[in-house]
Amino acid sequence: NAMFSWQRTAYHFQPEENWMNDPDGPLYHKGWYHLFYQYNPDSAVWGNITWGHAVSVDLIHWLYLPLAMVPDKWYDWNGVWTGSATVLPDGQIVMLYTGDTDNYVQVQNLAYPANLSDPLLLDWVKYSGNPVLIPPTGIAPKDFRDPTTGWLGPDGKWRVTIGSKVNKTGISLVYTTTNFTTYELLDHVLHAVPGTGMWECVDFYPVSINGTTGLDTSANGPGLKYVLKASLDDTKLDHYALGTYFSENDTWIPDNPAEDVGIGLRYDYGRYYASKTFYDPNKERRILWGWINETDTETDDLEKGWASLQTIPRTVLFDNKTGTNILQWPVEEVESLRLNSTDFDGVLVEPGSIVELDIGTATQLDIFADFEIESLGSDENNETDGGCNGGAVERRSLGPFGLLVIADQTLSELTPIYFRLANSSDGNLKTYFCADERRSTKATSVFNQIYGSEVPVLDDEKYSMRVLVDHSIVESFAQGGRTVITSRVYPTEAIYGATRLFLFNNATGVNVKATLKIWQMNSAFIHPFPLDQI
Ligand code: DQQ
Repeated sequence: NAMFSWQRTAYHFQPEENWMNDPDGPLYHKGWYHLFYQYNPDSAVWGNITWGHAVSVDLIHWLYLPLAMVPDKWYDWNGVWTGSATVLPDGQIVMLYTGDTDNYVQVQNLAYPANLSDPLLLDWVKYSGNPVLIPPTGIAPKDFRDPTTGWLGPDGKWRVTIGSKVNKTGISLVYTTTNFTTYELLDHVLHAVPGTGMWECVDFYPVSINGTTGLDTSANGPGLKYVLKASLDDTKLDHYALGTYFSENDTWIPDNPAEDVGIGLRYDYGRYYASKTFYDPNKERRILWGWINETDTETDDLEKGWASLQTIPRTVLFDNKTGTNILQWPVEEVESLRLNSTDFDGVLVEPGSIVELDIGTATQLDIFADFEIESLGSDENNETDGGCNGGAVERRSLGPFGLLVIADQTLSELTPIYFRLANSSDGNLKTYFCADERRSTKATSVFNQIYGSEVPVLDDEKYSMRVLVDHSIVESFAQGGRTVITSRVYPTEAIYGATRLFLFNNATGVNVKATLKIWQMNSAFIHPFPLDQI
């Protein structure tokens, strides 16, 4: 379908056609990264949910495989919903997923590869004793879904946590098991947060406080913190918090109660949901996948014949400089797509000005930009701290300044990715990292908004961002990945060779000096696996 064909991305994972949502059961097996995903094989809107399947050797180039699981049993008749993989110490792979039954009850099912020696894991067997878990007493039949990867406790039993809610309190139930077929529900939850509603796609994993590698989900001992993430059904936002896990009683306590799950930090302040991590033993790292959902209409999606993408996979580490957040960073393999680069050194951007970065076509880019500000001393009025709310056009003393991506020459379409500094009530400077999508398209049926949040900037640091541009996706990382924003935009003019890149400074009281390195990016190879040739 040629309709909106310029909105297809060149190096983000998306199916050839139709609807995709959550990433499922990511794992590494015999040299291949496996990605499964919620997929409607028949239409570009949600429904008839199966598990699509693709493999990659580098997390960037992908080969589509046949559907891994389809709704063909009473216990998943209305959908093979989200699930997670657990790789056991002996190499066995356990897949737990939610089935929406013929009666619309959410149950947990077990599946496993028919043939572990197949690197492609083409065939999946659903366990004959399914379902292995039904909603426990006190849990509504439609509030019980998305089992996590298992982790091994000190007693030699595996734990799995499953999101739910009781009234408006989001909770994470914990089950123990030795065989993944029979389970015991613990009498207390891993964690509960009032007011947060249904927790979907819970994720729970350790991060190393001082290490530079990721950790297996079952790692334990000193020097660890644990990330608890919930995808909040009420708001469709992924929230996380860092905390301490007490394995003796399977509870988790947030480091900062004011930033508890569902209250404080988010993985991504843009268009992003239903994320999931896995441990990559190949490169000793924890990798995060996330679903980029659409902001156009279902009618548009049906017309264009597809909907949704996955982010570039990101490594996750604890930020031991701030101690308060994780760091997300695109996997290093994305750098293999880099072509020629252009450097700009100390480009002066005066208040109220726009400077074009002459790199030619700007549809597929990897941009590193550092900004330094120099006070003009003339304007001390920084007024109130409105965060990102004013967008890229509301001028204050110390911002906004940054990049205009996916822009056309006349600036009839543009997406500003920028910093905005503000004096906070305690007298310190606060920095916000924002994306303003309100002028990203001339299309009127699209929902565009301003995204963003605060980002910690330490004393000796410049304001720095990395931005991956890919036709209709912009993934923006501030200060090494402390704050991340994914934008889904729908340009109609800023497409293909007409796309340009600019710097802007809408601050009134500072000059900005920008130093950049910008790579043109190659397209990734994302095609069906030539199974008939093997
Ligand atoms: N998507 C799945 C559910 C999950 C939701 C169904 C989150 O398992 O809770 O497609 O996007």
